[in-house]
Amino acid sequence: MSETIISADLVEKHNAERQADLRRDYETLGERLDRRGISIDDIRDKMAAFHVAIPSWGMGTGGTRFARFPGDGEPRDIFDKIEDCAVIQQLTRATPTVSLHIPWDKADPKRLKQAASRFGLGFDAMNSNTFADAKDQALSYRYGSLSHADVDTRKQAVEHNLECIEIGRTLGSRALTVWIGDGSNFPGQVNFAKAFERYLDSMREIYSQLPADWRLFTEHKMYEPAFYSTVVQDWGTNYIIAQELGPKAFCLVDLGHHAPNVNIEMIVSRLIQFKKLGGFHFNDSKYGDDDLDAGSIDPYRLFLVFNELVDAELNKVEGFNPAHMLDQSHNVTDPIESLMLSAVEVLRAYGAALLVDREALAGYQDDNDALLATQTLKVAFRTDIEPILAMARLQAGGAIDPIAAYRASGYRKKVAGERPAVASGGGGIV
Ligand SMILES: [Mn+2]
Repeated sequence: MSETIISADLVEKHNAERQADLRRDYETLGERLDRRGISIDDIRDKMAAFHVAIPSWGMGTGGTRFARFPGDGEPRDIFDKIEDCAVIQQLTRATPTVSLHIPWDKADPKRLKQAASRFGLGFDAMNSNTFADAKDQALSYRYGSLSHADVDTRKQAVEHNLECIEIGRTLGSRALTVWIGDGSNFPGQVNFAKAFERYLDSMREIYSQLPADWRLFTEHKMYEPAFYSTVVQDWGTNYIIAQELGPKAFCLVDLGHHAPNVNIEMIVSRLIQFKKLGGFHFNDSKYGDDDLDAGSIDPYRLFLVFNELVDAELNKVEGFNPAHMLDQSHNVTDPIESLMLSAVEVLRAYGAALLVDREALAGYQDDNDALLATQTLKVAFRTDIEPILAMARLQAGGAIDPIAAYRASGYRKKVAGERPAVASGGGGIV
């Protein structure tokens, strides 16, 4: 039995007060779905099996280019972060794994593994960091890392990635995610082709050391921190990388890393079709890489992404196994609350996409009935599946209303007394 941080009695009392209403709501929704030929229990079971990883770097309060306003009781190190992750998992039952960022989370891997398994948590993809200089680092990444003009700097960046793999092996991780900040701020500063060739050479070295059962995820991003050109700027370049490296290399789609209004669901479809979709960093954005809470700005877009994923799942596309991770920065909310709600929002998009009448949709598409085709998606999106989300949580031992249970627990106040404020909890934007 794994330990729980929030008292089990508190969660039980919380659920007891809400259970009768939930059962009625679930039954009513079940009848409505039944009329559409959908079994509510089947949807609930699929949703219960869906998980999304928590980013360790999202546990501290984030910041902007201007300032960071630390929150109360912020985690001081990775061990505090693991405890906060355990709270999220205990109440939502949707987040059994943690994604680590090295060197921010560097610690004895055996101790890390012990700390996580105490709460029944595992580790998701490892994330390397060559977009900032680590303390006491020999060579700077100011002018790039894996694509740097200097061979020794590239070598240092490759070795850092290999170290991340090594740590991950002890932890039971099975993937490495690489995002670099390499690029340029001025036209002419960098030779595009040479920089990309150097990047590919570095990645080939990392790929050659990847364990047989691991996957390598590369993340594209249009701009920032480089503001004129970025070495891995879009999904096209990302697809080329995955093709060049080999069968264990896949593209990772961070929803915030595209130009505004880009049709991300279509990029997702293309990557699925050509078997190079590795996974996601879920978040939301209004203007740029805002790293806002998943589904907070455009929940319909999140649904449309999941519409493609469910389509692939139902069509049993060979090798389709995307990794789901949150990647957010929380500047004005309690990170635990934001991450709980975001995990639920991702799950909601998945559940709603499961409700799409795909046979009817295919028929409308064949008949060029644009209006009813799009309405078919809307019917699924508009269905309030809150009772299914809550029921799946309840049956897995979570809380019917995770935010209410968390606030009632007084957890943040308690840790605020134990954790003095620190300058930086490693909250960042990636
Ligand atoms: Mn990301």
